[in-house]
Amino acid sequence: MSNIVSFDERVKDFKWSLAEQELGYKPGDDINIGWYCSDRICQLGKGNKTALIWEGFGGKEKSYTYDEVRVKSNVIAQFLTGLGIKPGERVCLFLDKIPELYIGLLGILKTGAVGQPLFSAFGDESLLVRLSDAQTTALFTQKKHAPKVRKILDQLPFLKHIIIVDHDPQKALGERELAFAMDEAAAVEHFEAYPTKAETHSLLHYTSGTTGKPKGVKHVHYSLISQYLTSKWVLDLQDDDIYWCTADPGWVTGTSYGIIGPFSLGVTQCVQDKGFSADNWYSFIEKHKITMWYSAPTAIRSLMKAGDEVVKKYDLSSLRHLCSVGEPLNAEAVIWSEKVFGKPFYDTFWQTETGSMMICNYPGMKVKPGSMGKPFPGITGVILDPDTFQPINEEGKIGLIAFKPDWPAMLRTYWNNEEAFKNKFRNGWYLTGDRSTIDRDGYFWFVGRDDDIINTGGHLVSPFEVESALLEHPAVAESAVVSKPDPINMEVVKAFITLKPGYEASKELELEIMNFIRKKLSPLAMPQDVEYVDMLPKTRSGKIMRRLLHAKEWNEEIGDVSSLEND
Ligand code: 6R9
Repeated sequence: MSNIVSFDERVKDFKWSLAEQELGYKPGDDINIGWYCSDRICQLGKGNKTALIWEGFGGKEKSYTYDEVRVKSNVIAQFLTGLGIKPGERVCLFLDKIPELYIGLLGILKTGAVGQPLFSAFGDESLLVRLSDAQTTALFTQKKHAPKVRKILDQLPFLKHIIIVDHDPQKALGERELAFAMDEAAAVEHFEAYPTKAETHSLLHYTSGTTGKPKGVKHVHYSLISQYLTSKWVLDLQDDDIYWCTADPGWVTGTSYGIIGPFSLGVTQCVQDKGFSADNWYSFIEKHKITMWYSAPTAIRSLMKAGDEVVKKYDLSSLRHLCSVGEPLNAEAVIWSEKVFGKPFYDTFWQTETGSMMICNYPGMKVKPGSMGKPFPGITGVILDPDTFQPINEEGKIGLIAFKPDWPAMLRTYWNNEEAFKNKFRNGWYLTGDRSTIDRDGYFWFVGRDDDIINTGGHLVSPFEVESALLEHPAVAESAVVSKPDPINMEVVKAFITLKPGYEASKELELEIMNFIRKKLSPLAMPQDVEYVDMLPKTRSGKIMRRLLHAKEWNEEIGDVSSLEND
């Protein structure tokens, strides 16, 4: 049965209670995402249905039915409870895209604890900042990532348990470490999921801020309502779909739509934990007969670059519906996808903070290539005048994208940072930090971010974090980080630095500095270009004027420079 109904039909009389009814939830009931994504699906008679098909490096493959996901998430829940993990404590998943990550999250949620997924590519500094802020008490990882945790262990007094999911019994375990093998543990048939309520804290996702440390975005179990319905209507997930979300759960897309959405609908999903190549991806689609594919513009642009010929080598006729998120999806990419896959990519716009899709194109709606689409039913989305914060009703005028904060998956606050949370609101509107125009049909057209954050390949990088890390390098006196254009990642990180006395500018030093950041933060935060300068442009009050450096990189007008000190 198709989920397709026209957009206008859906907007009429829309109520979130529609999703509540479908999920059998009434206000005041317990609502535990871990239970909804496994036990409930089994209760609906889909226990033998495949929930997860996983493919790793070297051709390794595993698959789990919904009943196995239920039992194994029980195993994890019982194991954590046995360790003394209490509801509300933060448990981090610092794992590659392996089954333990997907099933582990459900296990954590079943105990009432809070899941904190972090990219396994993070270096020790990125990890330290996020684990200290969250005061995480337990962490799942793999032996290959454990050294990064060991390096910062002294600074993490709250972290009691480091759970290695692939420990080699021949080797000794380090301090606070223990071995746990999900697939070898004895089955746990019954685990009473903790009676979490709508407002119980479920997930803590870290996102980069403009200044200061990354911010922990607090989500609650009620987010399920939005994630379920948007998965059904926008991803158009249906019972016989084979779904592939290419995102890593270290990023909100990989949890909202790589775990919660598909599992709450009882859909079969595939996960590939391999490096990217057009052949890898197309052969994965062909082999598993993927029908629904949720990806990101950088990946789509990389596929475009690989060319049309490689597409023809594979039978991709199983594909029924394609969606994209994370960055502006160029009109060319939409047109190209129509040409080679016979269907357009449907763009979706949302944020870590919004927890679920906000502005989107969905089946039954006319796709305008280059536009993000319209607000999802139940979402009041507007653009605001940047001075008055009043909604703009003029076609083509640029304003700040803002939402009425009343949808289920809305962040509840920033962890330990109520002030930053309050700062996101004006006149009762939640400000996204993005700018857009709206056309006469109500479609949103993305213009850009309203802050300095760099969106490289769909990942948000804070210039401030990179600048702080750069200063820890012995040769760097001062630094300023901006974005520069890139054909695939849209933008990449560029660092301007001044050197300390005694250091000479050289190519070797540039590579050393790049590598320093890659290891400390992550490969994405690594500057792709380091430019040595004698001095950085600063305001009279001493603030680095990133705006000038940015304008130079993007060949834009420099604008007002009256506050420039060293002109
Ligand atoms: C889900 C996710 C959010 C920021 C957002 C915006 C950018 C996301 C977009 C898009 C243009 C789209 N963004 N989707 N820009 N078109 N369809 O991406 O969360 O990592 O928090 O990033 O990404 O700038 O504010 P997050």
